[in-house]
Amino acid sequence: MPIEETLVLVKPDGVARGLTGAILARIEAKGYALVDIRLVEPDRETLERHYAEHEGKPFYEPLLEFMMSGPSVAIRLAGNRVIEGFRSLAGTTDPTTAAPGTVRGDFGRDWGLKVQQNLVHGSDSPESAARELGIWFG
Ligand code: DAT
Ligand code: MG
Repeated sequence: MPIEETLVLVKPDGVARGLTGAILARIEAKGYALVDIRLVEPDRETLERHYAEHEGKPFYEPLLEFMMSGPSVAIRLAGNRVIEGFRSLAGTTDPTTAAPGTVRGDFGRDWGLKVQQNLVHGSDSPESAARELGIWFG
C-alpha cells in the first residue's frame, strides 16, 4: 500500500472563517493520519519558496499578500495515496466552480473573484510534497 505524506495548509480564509475544525473533520473522516499540525504565520521568504512555481504570474503578488493576511494551519498528513486523495477532497482550484462535496465546492465562495481565497492547499506530486514538507516542517 503506497503510504504517502503530503502538505496541507488551511489558508488564512479558512482559519479566519472558523472552518479549520470542519476541514479537519473531513480529513479525519477520510481516515488520513495527522502526523504533525501547527499554526503558522509565514514570512514572505517562506511563501516565495512555497509558491516558487508561480513567480511572475499575475496572481503571484496578491497570493503572497493574501497568505500573509493572517495565520494558516500547516498539516503533515499521511495516508494511502494521500497526495492525490487530498486534492480530490479539496476540489478544483477555483471555489466558484469546484464540485459539491469538496472543501472548496462546499465552503468556498465568490469573494469578489479572488481565486486565492480557496481555503486549502495540498501538494500536487510526491516531489512537491517532499519539497513543501521541508519548507513548512523542516
Ligand atoms: P492549487 O492550489 O489548486 O494547486 P495552483 O497551484 O495552480 O492551484 O495555484 C496556487 C494558488 O494560486 C491557488 O490555490 C489560488 C491561486 N491561483 C491560482 N490560479 C489563480 C488565478 N487564475 N487567479 C487568482 N489566483 C489564482
Ligand atoms: Mg498548486
